[in-house]
Amino acid sequence: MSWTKEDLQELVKTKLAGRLFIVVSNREPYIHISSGDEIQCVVPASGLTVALDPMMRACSGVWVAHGSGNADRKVVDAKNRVSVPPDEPSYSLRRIWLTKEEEEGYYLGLSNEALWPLCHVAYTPPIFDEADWNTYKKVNQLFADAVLDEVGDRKAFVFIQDYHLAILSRLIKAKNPQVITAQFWHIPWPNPEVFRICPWQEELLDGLLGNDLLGFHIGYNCDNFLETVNRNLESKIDYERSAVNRGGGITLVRPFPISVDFDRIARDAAKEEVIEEMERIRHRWKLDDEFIGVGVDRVDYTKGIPHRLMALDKFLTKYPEYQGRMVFVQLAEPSRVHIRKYKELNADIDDLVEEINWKYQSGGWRPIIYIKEHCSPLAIWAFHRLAHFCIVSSLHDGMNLVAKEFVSSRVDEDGVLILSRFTGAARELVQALLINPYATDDFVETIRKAVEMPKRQRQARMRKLRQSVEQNNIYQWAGNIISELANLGL
Ligand code: ADQ
Repeated sequence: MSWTKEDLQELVKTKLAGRLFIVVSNREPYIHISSGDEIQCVVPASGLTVALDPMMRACSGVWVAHGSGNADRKVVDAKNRVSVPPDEPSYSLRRIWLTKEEEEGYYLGLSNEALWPLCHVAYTPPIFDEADWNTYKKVNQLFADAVLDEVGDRKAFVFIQDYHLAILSRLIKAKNPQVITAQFWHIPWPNPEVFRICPWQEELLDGLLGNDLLGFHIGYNCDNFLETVNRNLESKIDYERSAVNRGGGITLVRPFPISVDFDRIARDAAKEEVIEEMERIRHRWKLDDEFIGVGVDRVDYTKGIPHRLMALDKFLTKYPEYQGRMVFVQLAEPSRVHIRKYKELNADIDDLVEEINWKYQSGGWRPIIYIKEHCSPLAIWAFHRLAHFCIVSSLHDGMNLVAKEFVSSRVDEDGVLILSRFTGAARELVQALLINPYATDDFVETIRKAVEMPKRQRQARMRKLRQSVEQNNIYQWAGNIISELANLGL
């Protein structure tokens, strides 16, 4: 039996025994944007939001996050709160306001130019700037103040998200040691050799050890974290329990592979609207090809988009019989566009798409359709369902929810998933065709295998993949974290 929203709700009620439940993240789950006289509410493309919104719908409580929309201030109350989701208000979103300088130093600088490349082995060097670090600490304090204000004198459980808020638990506990905190690190944790170049390693590690529970996607990341602590910090590590004792405070370190809301995606993907959208897309992009491939990513250098395009290029050269018969659609959401590395990546991808299309195009046919925009979930499910294969070719990825979304949306039990070995998802989705995105020749052969795979085999694999995601869904992820905390007897 797989976990449901109701199971999670029940668990929260019984195990958290009336504690206030607070989620904290940089990114907000709903953004209010002005368009003309109207205010629109948009759901941002972020694995994190996709994962946590269903959990918050189930648990109620408060979500504290940076208010980044240009109409965000217009819809909040005096305490900077707004009820969300708009169609079914079930929890409260408390917004934090940041100046442009704060956003640059904390978000673009320390979080995304230092910690993001530090934790992903994608060969992009981190940039460490002391001023960014100071801003990062200041902004973590702003989050701590808001959380403490929400908590007041209540008993609370605070669930912190990700690498933007590495020192938050320490700051909260400095003022209110009764608060129980758990943190989930959504990106990989590197080995100690990689982490040791960080100038603020001790402060970061100590900050994370303010938590009662610290979660990563896979056991390998937990091992790396424990080893990094072992080499850098005065502490006692209990490897059997996977726990760290730092000055008497215990932090449990555990793997919790994140997932998606399988049932909801499967239900939505089966809707008439998605079938109509598939027709509309076929018509709009003239997709009468025998083979359609799809990729869905934030434009990020960790996602291996150029590697996938280069493999497709080589595939069409090596197997020219597929020219005119195969189209690859890449949906891409621009992200972190103010950072130089991302600007360069965007330009590289534009050039590659142009070069490949120029090389092979004939008649009205072009091999790559590059759609650089935010797409609705409905459109993404439609593209997934139209595809014969989906490529996830990350160079390094904590989990990768696109792989799990593709599988969940394939209610027809068809389609092939080509998945990088360097994603957390590859540990669970073993019936995917696993690739090393750097090994282009093998990658090419895998694309061939995907397009030539007999239907029975495709279906057998997809059924198993679907069972795996259905079993290990987002409610189970949240339930396991809450159960673990409850087991601590807190
Ligand atoms: P991300 O790196 O953001 O998350 P990922 O897990 O790949 O990544 O999820 C991306 C999400 O954005 C998916 O839900 C996808 O559908 C959506 N998306 C992508 N392109 C889009 C587009 N053009 N329009 C609309 N939506 C789009 C981080 C880690 C991951 C980890 C998650 C959750 O880097 O490894 O899986 O957190 O922990």
